[in-house]
Amino acid sequence: MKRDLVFLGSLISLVFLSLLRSGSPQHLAEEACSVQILVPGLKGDAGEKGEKGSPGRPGRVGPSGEKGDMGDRGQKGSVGRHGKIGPIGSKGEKGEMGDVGPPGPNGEPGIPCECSQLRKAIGEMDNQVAQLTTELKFIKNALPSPAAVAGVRETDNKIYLLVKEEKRYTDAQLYCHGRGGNLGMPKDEASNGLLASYINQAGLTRVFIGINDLEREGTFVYSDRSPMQTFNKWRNGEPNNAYDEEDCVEMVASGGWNDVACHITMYFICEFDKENV
Ligand code: MMA
Ligand code: CA
Repeated sequence: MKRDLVFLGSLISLVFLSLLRSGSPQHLAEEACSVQILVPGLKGDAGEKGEKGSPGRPGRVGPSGEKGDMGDRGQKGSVGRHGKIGPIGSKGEKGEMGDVGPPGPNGEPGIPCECSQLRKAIGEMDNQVAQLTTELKFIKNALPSPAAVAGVRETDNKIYLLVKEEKRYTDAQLYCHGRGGNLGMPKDEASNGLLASYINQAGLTRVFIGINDLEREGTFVYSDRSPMQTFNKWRNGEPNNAYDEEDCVEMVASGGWNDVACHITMYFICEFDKENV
């Protein structure tokens, strides 16, 4: 480094000398000033000795020493806690019988006996059960095959029965009537909705319901001859008496009503009053 500086110094001196010989006097003065600032002076004498420094930081912790000799034996400890309860022992032998105890207090007086009346009532009920059993057996045999009936639906006062036998309207009505009922007659939103879901759950798209205008064209009545009230579920554009021959009514899967010809055949729903069943 020092050698480099000396070399740089001699180089600059050479340039300075060559400028001295060739340049104009004014130009020469400017060049000499700016170049001389960059040249280092000679090394000075050694300074006086400094004061003593402050103490250094403490050194690092040394490695642990060797293990010492064993100490003297300690004092005896106090008594420990109770141990856990042991397993149950085996059963002992049976002891001898004790002495007879004193007699107990008297019982409460009994209620007067009505045995003859009770026996009679029970006998009558027995007869009723026997009769009902016979009737139920008969009804079960008389019912259409299980495939033809898709269960039943109930409201508080009605039972609905979907009959999977294709019949014309009048035959369907006869079928229901012969069993003490009628074709289904939805007279409010709730019963209409129930019949619609019944149809859908059975996978059907249409069934006959108990509504017709057979007696007077354009005047629809329920199959129990009761008049239509304000409630109805006619589909848009229905009833239209298409081909001038639609006097009976089907319910479609949406729950909507459509007048159709009475002579076509389809499945149907019967309804029964619970009080008549
Ligand atoms: C149409 C429509 C009904 C009518 C049936 C008869 C599919 O619906 O005109 O009103 O009852 O046809 O098939
Ligand atoms: Ca129609």
